[in-house]
Amino acid sequence: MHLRVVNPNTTAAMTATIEECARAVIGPGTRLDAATSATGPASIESHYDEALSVPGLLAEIARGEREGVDGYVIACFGDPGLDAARELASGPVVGIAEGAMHAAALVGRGFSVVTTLDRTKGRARELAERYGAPCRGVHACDIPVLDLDPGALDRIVALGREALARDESDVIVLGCAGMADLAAKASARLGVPVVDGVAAATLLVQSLVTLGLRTSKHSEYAPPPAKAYK
Ligand code: 5HY
Repeated sequence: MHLRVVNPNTTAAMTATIEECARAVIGPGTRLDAATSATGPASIESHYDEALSVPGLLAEIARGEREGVDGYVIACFGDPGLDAARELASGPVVGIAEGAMHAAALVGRGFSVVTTLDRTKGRARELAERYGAPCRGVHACDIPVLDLDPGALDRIVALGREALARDESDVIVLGCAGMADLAAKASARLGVPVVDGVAAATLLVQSLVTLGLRTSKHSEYAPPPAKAYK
């Protein structure tokens, strides 16, 4: 099978981290590549950024359809353009928030999200509600997406420890694709499962393709009605 992980922001360095984390978990029979949106914001930290990231994301889904890609990951924690992407894709499309939250629900009673900026917390709560996921709290480390680096680990771990206590949760979900490479170290220091949505969503898509489950075209996710676009 051929999977594509799409970074909807335009920062290639983030895509490289995302690709590395996805490649680390795929099976031997899976071909994976990563794409960076050619248009839109360098990082997605607001509703405005998210809106401007969707055209570039959808262009990568459309390209994947022309190239016979079997499934997609939307590698941004706001899961931007997820429903529109499912209308274009024949195979499964999973967002990293969706993948992380479902994985977290399978290994604990309730999870806390540790994300970047305070203003993105509402989106995380909204997604947890949509996905019916047992999210007990969302906490922001106040580190901008493009400032995330290995040095952010201490802040993320400290916030995770505080979240586990305040929320009475037992799993941590990392709320940014840029944190993907920090999950294992954070888990070792916190002593609880720490879920990276890039890996979780990638394996979920691989599993769906293995099960022969493609996006249903029966109704809502049917291809968009033909019309002129200016
Ligand atoms: C992400 N923004 O995963 C989100 C994280 C966030 O550019 N990639 C981004 O803060 O919503």
